[in-house]
Amino acid sequence: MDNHVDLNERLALKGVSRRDFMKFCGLMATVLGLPMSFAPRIAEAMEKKRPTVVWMHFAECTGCTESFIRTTYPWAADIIFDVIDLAYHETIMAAAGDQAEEILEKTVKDNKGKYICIAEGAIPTKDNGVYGKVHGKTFLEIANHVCKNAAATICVGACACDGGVQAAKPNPTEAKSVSAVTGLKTVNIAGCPPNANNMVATIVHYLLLGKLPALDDKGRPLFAYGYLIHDNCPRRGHFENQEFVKQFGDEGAAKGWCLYQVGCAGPETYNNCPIIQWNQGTNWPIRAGHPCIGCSEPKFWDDMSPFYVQK
Ligand code: FSX
Ligand code: SF4
Ligand code: F3S
Repeated sequence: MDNHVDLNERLALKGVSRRDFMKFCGLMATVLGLPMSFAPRIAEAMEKKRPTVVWMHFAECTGCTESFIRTTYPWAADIIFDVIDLAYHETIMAAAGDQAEEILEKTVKDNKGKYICIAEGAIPTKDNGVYGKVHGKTFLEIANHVCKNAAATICVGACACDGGVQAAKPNPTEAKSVSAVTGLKTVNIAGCPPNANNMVATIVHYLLLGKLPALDDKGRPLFAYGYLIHDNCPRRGHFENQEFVKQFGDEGAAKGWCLYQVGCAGPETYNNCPIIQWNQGTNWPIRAGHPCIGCSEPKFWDDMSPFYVQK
């Protein structure tokens, strides 16, 4: 059976119709900043290739995985897990213990230099990395083995990208980013957590064009992090008119005024939240009345805090 029939059949079993799949491909074209006419080419690319992927958990809260697998429409996770060959993912795999470890080892050995590693979480480095272990090995050892033998490493979330909350002051475990520990140039899907559509679109880009997307100087894909929140914010007119929320629940808040004076980091934060939004495109922090806390900027826990005060 060719993969074309295969993918459609597998998706149908999950209740994803061809029409829904094409809708998903259209959404991916939008996220990637491509014309809608690319949707059929995206569909074709997804039907043909099945790259092997291992998804590693280091020091983190699993919010990135949750952000990814809890999408309900248009079934981003369902679709992508059928398009890639996900060999290892501790949260969702059936195998456990020695069996899981064997799968990981075999995948790395058999696909050396060819598989994609998705890394979630920071790497504690103090005392030779003893503060984070799986199956008797430190995250430090695992990252140096699994990430270094991959064709590419995609970091999902602030923790993997720059250390995240683990690396916030006083950083008791001396946690670092995957790139700092391994010396690799990683693709950084920043955010705490990142938007699932940005994670999926990075993989789709790889399938469509055979290469990873163009990155900014922080390793973030430009298609998602090439925009300043402040420049696309629907409250921007209120900023220009100096109409500010002074405290949560006040009259300005009821009128949807600008959140700058209650700590909004939108003027310093690059992300596409106002464009693609969250929760199936229904809402995002600022629209819901909460200031942006700068979660896609490196070291935001230290540099953007205290939150809720004017920067
Ligand atoms: Fe970090 Fe991911 Fe923040 Fe959590 O696992 S990016 S703590 S939301 O989710 O790594
Ligand atoms: Fe800028 Fe934030 Fe005000 Fe929006 S709410 S205009 S991002 S400061
Ligand atoms: Fe994060 Fe700000 Fe978007 S807090 S989710 S970058 S609005």
